[in-house]
Amino acid sequence: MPSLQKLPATASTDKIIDIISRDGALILEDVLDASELKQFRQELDPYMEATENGRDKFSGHQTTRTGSLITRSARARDMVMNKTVVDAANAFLAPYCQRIQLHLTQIIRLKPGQGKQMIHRDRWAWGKYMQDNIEPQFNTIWAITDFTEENGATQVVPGSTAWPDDRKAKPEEICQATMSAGSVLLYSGSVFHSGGENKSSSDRIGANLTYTLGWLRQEENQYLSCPPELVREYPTELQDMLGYTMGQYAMGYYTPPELPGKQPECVSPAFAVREVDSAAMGGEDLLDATKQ
Ligand SMILES: O=C(O)CCC(=O)C(=O)O
Ligand SMILES: [Fe+2]
Repeated sequence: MPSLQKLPATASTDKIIDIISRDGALILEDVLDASELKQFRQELDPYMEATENGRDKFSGHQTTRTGSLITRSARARDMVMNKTVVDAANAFLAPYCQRIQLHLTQIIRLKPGQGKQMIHRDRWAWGKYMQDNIEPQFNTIWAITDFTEENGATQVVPGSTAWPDDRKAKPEEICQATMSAGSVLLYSGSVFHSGGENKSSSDRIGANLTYTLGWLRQEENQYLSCPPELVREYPTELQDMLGYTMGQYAMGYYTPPELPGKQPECVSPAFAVREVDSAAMGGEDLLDATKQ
């Protein structure tokens, strides 16, 4: 049976990229400690408990999906900016963009009785428009409870990133991302995977935090989930990760809709959340994109 490689929380970017490039996924062990897990639960359980089950088979009729984790949880903000993860996401996506951004934040709770999800690639979110030679996504699922075979640990098909879209995984090609609470599954947007079946009597809870290219549309709309008035107090790096910066030269600017002369025209979205040195859109260094 295939299995996923496990690395320590401090693994080097090179090692992570080597394994993800080959297998499409790996597990980082023990990234969160017990008190950090507790904080996550305290901040987010009220939202999770109030979330209704999914309304279709893919979302899961016995599954809850709870978003906007950035504005709802200081612990989630910290997890999104975890250095090992962000360094790996940057390295993995660097060939396809000048800047990465947050794609979605979602607690996925599989309740007892939830069946297996359809095996899929997350890159299918962009449909047939996503070119094969682009790797658009770097993903994480943080185990908030233990992930076991019995409770529906994520199913992964190691080595499937270059398969044709219509190839069906055989049972012996599929493994499960079993890991203890606090560990993190890292996986490419191109690897075949799915939620497992929860045959246990308790919830399987994971936090899906994913990253994409700075010039693509985000799956969870971060400007609406995290409006400027809430984002102003966050560190600059997190503001940038949410998309409050230019995605490329000219990508993402806006014009504050104030009275004539009150505001500059054509500013970076950073202008909405912090003092920026110049009202200009962004550095001309970003224009290098036109030469690529
Ligand atoms: O819950 C899981 O383990 C994976 C879910 C998933 O892959 C998805 O909803 O796209
Ligand atoms: Fe998925």
